[in-house]
Amino acid sequence: MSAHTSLAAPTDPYQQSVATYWDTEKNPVNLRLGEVDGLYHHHYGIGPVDWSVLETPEHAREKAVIREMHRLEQAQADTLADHLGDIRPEDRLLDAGCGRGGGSFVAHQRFGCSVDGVTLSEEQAAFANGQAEKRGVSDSVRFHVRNMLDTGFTKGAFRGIWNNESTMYVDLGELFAEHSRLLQRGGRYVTITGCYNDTYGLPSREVSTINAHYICDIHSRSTYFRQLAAHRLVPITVLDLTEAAIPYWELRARSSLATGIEETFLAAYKGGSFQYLLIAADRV
Ligand code: GPP
Ligand code: MG
Repeated sequence: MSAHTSLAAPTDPYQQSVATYWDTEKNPVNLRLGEVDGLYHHHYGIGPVDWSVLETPEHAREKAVIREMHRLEQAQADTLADHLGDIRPEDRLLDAGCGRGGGSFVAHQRFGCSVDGVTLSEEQAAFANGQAEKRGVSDSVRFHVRNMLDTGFTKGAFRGIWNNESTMYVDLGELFAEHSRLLQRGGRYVTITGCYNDTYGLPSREVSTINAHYICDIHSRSTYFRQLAAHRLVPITVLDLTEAAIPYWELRARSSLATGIEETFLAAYKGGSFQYLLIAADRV
């Protein structure tokens, strides 16, 4: 099958609307950060900000802020890869909801293995395959227009699978059933995600605003653990990255690339209704 194979994606009007969003998305906060080194991420950043970038002379300040935001997003991608476990060059990895491919290239660089990325968006898959050509890795890093709930890949084909901020577009029971099918026994699943906090209650106004902004459906923290347990996925690491996520949003709110959702994320995190988690689990 070619790298552009369309298989069961999208399957309903909701998924079509998500595909359209990502087919037409051209936010400078994603494209200008990606231009820094060709790794285009569709997730947020973590870690302390070097606030001295705001003191950069004016002609160079925007560029310095972009580099700093990209550094924080790269740190997030590296943290996810840190939890994939012992991946060998002969192993195969799946990037579920791969966007423009940044995380797949990070994993390939680190482990030297082949990586498949799936997205509902034809534009994202074509962009990411173009990046793979440019980087000379198109034999090992391939992007497909496929539905992560029904990928068509062979049972047990993967040593590792991750979702980097993409689980909020799908039903977790259906997603983990497919991941469980695709992972080898002993294989590793990792997600970094925003979830709503069960101790707060149901979704806050801020969580609902984030859902409306991206056309997604943020799940509760408890839903993750219930659905992992129901699908032979046993958590080995859980990191609460909420505090580590805040500086990125504070810098982004002060940058020329702000999209308007920054204050909502800050209020959601600081108000305790929303959490940014890394969960790693073993397939048993
Ligand atoms: C960011 O992608 C992630 C999502 C759209 C999923 C929602 C994530 C949550 C944690 C709720 P992006 O990098 O394309 O977004 P932006 O354009 O805002 O930078
Ligand atoms: Mg972004």
